[in-house]
Amino acid sequence: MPRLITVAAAQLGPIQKSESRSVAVERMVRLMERAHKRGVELVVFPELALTTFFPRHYHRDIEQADSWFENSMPSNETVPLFDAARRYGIGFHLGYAEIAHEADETGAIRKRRFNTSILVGPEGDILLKYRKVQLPGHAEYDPKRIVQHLEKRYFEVGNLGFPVIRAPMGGLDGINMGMMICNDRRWPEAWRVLGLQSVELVALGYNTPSLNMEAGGFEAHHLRVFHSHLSIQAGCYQNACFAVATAKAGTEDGAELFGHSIVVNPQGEIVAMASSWDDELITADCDLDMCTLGRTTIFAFDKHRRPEAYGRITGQTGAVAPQVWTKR
Ligand code: CDT
Repeated sequence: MPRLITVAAAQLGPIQKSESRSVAVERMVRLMERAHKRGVELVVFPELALTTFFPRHYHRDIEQADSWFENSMPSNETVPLFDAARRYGIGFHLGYAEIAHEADETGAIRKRRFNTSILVGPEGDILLKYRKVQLPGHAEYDPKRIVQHLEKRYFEVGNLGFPVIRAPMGGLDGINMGMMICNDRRWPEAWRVLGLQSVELVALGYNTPSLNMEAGGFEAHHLRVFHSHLSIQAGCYQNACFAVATAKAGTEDGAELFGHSIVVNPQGEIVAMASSWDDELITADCDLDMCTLGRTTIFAFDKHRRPEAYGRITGQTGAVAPQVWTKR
């Protein structure tokens, strides 16, 4: 019997700064209803799915950004998502900005802010939480940029690692599931840490601007989508897993996000792709037994990995200059 699960990337069109969480949640519940009609068992929503992508907006006083964050999950505004999960018997993935009052590295309890995602089971239980590790952008207002990207201002680096959980989903009694958030997908280290926990399905939400605002050099527009897909396809192939990668799309507060949500199989092939810049549900039947080929042959980690040669991966952050060749 194949281990089949039907998944959906529930892409969201833009959510403007003035729009409330309740409006966003209503749109998401409608997508869950449509997903249910199509036999979907797991729905993946984007990163920071409840509001506009607020890191593009500068607040001098960080506390003033607190209105973009959730103090609890579920909250009054998000409980309809959990109700819909129970009503339709489908799981979901949700990205949101989290305020947590918890101990930091020094042991002091304080208010902490994270870019977070959760995986919720069909009975409304939170199965797994992840906090974004690879935070892009900058911490201070950058006058050179037309659009700010202040993730480093508003969020701390995630402190939960890259966890994987085995839990029932759809008709299956156990699927190994992990999460990534947006920029994480560009980092092979993140994929490998999930791969080393036998991940079978990665849920991944993103908000990626169509234009590179770094102004550090020219990047042709079409390459923005290419690089996103390239990273996800490579991650799936090299770790023999599926990914459901879901975008926020369209023009939000005057800034364009490129959409192009995809579902990718363990061969690295795109098996479904969104074509609009709006709310859109794309679905795919994933046979998790497809993960076996890669992980028992070319990427049988236990047989072929050579961690003794990979010390630099965890031993250093920036690149060092190589030894210079000299003629003897
Ligand atoms: N949200 C997010 O992580 N977006 C980044 C764009 C970074 S541009 C400063 C991404 O990697 O898609």
